[in-house]
Amino acid sequence: MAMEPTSNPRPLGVAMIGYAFMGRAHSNAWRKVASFFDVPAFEQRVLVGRNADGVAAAAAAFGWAESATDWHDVVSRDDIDIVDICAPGHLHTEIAIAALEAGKHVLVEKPLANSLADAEAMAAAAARAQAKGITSMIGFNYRRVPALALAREFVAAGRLGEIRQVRASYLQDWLADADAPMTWRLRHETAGSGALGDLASHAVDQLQFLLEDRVSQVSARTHTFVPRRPGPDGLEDVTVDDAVWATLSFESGAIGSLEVSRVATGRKNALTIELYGSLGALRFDLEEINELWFLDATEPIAEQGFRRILVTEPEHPYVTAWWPQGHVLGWEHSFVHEIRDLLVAAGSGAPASPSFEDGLAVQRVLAAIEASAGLDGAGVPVSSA
Ligand code: SOE
Repeated sequence: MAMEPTSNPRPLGVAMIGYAFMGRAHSNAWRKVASFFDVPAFEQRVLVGRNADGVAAAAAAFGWAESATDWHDVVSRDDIDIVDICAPGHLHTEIAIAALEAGKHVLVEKPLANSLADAEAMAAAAARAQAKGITSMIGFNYRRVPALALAREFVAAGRLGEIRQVRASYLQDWLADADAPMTWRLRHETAGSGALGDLASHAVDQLQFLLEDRVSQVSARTHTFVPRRPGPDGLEDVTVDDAVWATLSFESGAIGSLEVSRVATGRKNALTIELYGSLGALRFDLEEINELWFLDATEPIAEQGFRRILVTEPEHPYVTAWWPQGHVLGWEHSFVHEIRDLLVAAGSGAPASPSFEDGLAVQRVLAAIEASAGLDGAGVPVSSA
């Protein structure tokens, strides 16, 4: 029988692995994206989680057609084209490589992996898959906050001149209470690291993204302030860091400081970026997500000062899909933008950004930070490709 022309290819089938915090943020994005952006047709086919009742309830709540408890069965299904991995870090490598080798497009949450070796294996699998038109993306969602996407445009346009000194911090306090219980994020075997992989991954990616640069050397230290926490069987050792400090040298010659913590009392979700250049400067704070502060050092000195750009104009990245100027966006919109860009790439088989290679570039810096911290803060060269 003659094959029917595929004038209307079937909708892309989506599977998601995991339904906790990131699973909820991604599910919200899958439910909203087609209402605000022109994207290839897709269907939320199956949500995967270990607890049958829990994942079934989450599937019903977040618009997934069905639920399952074993990802192995799902990633090779013929009706699945995209696998969105929102599972804990120790599962990223096995699931992503299996999905890529089964010919599925993959989105994986950050950090790419719990180790440099695993990250290298994932990037290699992604490169092999891309050669067949299978795309992959790592979920550094803050690249798609309009204010940070605008910041990159300013830097790329040379508005800051030569970038000399940069600062990035990511401070939270959800672990400031010593009685906050153990979770998978506090165990090395499931999370790989603490604030390092969880928060420094975002901050390092932001600096490498905004500067279009790579960190070449680090000097760092890590610390765990609360070494034991209440677990299911009594007090349990915390085997990851609470906070990280690092000095970063960039290939361009820029030098930066990095500070991340999950015990910074009073700071709730404060990713802050500061870029200081020969012609200007930029400042951003995630707790004021719609604002970018810019100083133009080419203006007469008597008129110079940081001015607040409210990044809600139709001319700003992504904003035109939403509301009129001044009707601010939130943290969750960055995930809708991320899923929109993944769908557009998957629909055409084009590479997606940030790629697993970008995720590996961050993992190299994290590994160097760990090595430096292990050497009591001595500088450690970041491995090259
Ligand atoms: C917890 O620190 C967390 O959920 C991170 O894992 C996310 O990447 C960050 O966006 C918000 O905080």
